[in-house]
Amino acid sequence: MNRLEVIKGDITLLDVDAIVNAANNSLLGGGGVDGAIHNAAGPDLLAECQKLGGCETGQAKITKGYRLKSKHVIHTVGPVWYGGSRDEHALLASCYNTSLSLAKEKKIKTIAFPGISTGAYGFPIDQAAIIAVNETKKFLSKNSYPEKVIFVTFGDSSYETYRKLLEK
Ligand code: AR6
Repeated sequence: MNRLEVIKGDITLLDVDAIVNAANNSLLGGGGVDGAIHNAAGPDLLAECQKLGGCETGQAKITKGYRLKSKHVIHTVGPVWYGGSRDEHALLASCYNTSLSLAKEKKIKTIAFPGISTGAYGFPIDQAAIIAVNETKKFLSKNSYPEKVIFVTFGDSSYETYRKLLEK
């Protein structure tokens, strides 16, 4: 089975075990994919997030998916892009690693990622895609969970970037 896939579309519609949210340190919602996930999941998601005490940049926390088809949401906080000198690359790599580790711990079979940090947080999409794919390939080579990872691109030019990286 091919364990890596890229698709175009709205991550909130996917029927998977977990979708990953590009959250902020408060975990209390926001714009972009975060807003879309909270809208689709309903108010119970916010209520669970309020109990989590926030999340550090580069880390991840898991909740249920409520009204989403996805059973879980893994909330990770990507770095704000300041030009690359503030540890942004390592922090973004850590987002993928900690999210995948949580998925492994929960025996999650299918997980979908948006482009963490590539919207409001300004991380250059091509560099972010390389980190996403490299970290995920490394993780999957050592672990049997998650079985499948889907990268979801949304109204930007990153679909082809991911496709080329996945061909390698
Ligand atoms: N499905 C898939 N991808 C999406 C969707 C969607 N429905 N909506 C947006 N994207 P962003 P960040 C893509 O800004 O850069 C929030 O306010 C989007 O095209 O959502 O990590 C949080 O609360 C982009 O490629 O997240 C934080 O404050 C990617 O998702 C802050 O934004 C990420 O864009 C986090 O910024």
